[in-house]
Amino acid sequence: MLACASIGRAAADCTGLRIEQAWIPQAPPVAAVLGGYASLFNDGGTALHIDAVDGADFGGVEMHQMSMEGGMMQMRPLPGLDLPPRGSLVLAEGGKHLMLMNPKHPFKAGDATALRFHCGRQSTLATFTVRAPAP
Ligand SMILES: [Cu+2]
Repeated sequence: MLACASIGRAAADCTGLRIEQAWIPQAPPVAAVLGGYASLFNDGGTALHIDAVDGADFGGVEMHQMSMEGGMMQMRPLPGLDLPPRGSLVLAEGGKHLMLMNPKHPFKAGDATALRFHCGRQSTLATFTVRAPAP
């Protein structure tokens, strides 16, 4: 999955970062925002801090935290995502997730798009696949 990381700027991969099961729930073609979900693993022995995510197919990518506050679902932007050594983090509906803002074209199930996870001067590219959400 990380084989394309050398395309674009020749930055090194985030040390130890592994991104699995990266997907985007299919949304109506007019949707201005899509969700981005994945399982992140830190296979390395030092803490990882992801400080930004971006993708050429979107106007911007934000990291969000969804939580229940006073009986209402609230979303707030996060400045980053932290992975302790040998730790993992699930980006999923109802918790931490990515918000893919202003898609530059409609996505349908089976489409794929690349998102770049930045950690300082390094970055790792991951392919996200659009899937119909589970019923
Ligand atoms: Cu959100």
